[in-house]
Amino acid sequence: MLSLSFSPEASAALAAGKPVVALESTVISHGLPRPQNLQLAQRMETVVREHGATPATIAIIGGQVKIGLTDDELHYLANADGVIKVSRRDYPMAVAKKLNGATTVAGTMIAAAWAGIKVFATGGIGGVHRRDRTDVSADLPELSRTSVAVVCAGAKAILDLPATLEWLETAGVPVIGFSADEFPAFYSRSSGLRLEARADSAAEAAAMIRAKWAMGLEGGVLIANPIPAEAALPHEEIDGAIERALAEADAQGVKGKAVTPFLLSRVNEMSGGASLKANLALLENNAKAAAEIASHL
Ligand code: PSU
Ligand code: MN
Repeated sequence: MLSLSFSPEASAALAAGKPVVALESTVISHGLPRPQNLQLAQRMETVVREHGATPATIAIIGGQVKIGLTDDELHYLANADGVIKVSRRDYPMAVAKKLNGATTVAGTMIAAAWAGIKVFATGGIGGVHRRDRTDVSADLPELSRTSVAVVCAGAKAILDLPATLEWLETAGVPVIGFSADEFPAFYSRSSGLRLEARADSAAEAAAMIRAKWAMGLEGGVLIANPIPAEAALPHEEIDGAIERALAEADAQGVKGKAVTPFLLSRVNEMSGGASLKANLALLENNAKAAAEIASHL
């Protein structure tokens, strides 16, 4: 039997039917350097609370699936070595071997659904990779099957965005621009890729999410929330770094689930921290939008 371990805060909010926002942990363990990873994780929780919802950061500690982490657990996760990255396929190993695991977007959606949490805030989802189009993140099929709304700033800039959007269309995942007509490009507000659906408020986004599930259409909804203008980076500034990071990954034979953490850390290094700053800003912005949407659901 699956047993979930709830933080006191998440448990109380869920029991009372209050809005709860799930937060992922791969960004903490594999997406950001220390000590910004812990600061960011705490900041996202604070932003969720400031906007009227309860945060539940999801991770696996000693094989236990945690719905909400205490401050000690958050510290531990942010600084522990050997935390594995957990997507759908990795749960059995993490749980049976009692490992520590950081959940990806897919992994977090799965646990959020188990816990009855409907809204989840992240930075960028995984998708179809640029060089190797057979490298498709498990985040995409998860969005097609698991009924959780995911607030993101688009797919990671290191990905093939048109191919990622095509994949989502085929899989029937609504992609809703949050006060936006285009699919955002993570570090930048626009990608040139137009979206069909737009919501201009949290209430409007919540209405579309509710409509989907009320019709019995299972699966996720992607809320695409562009990075705040003051934090956005121009394409030219970041694209060179991304191209160089991709070439390095190829040259070093980086494969499988190591690809994304490798690219993110190289882009952070090459941009001299500019991409890290943008990443933190968009994550906070998504935590706020998710809290507002959760309050309307
Ligand atoms: N985007 C970021 N930072 C991250 C990730 C995405 O800016 O750390 C993580 C998310 O957890 C996402 C995962 O689910 O990378 C995708 O990894 P992969 O491409 O191996 O599926
Ligand atoms: Mn991959």
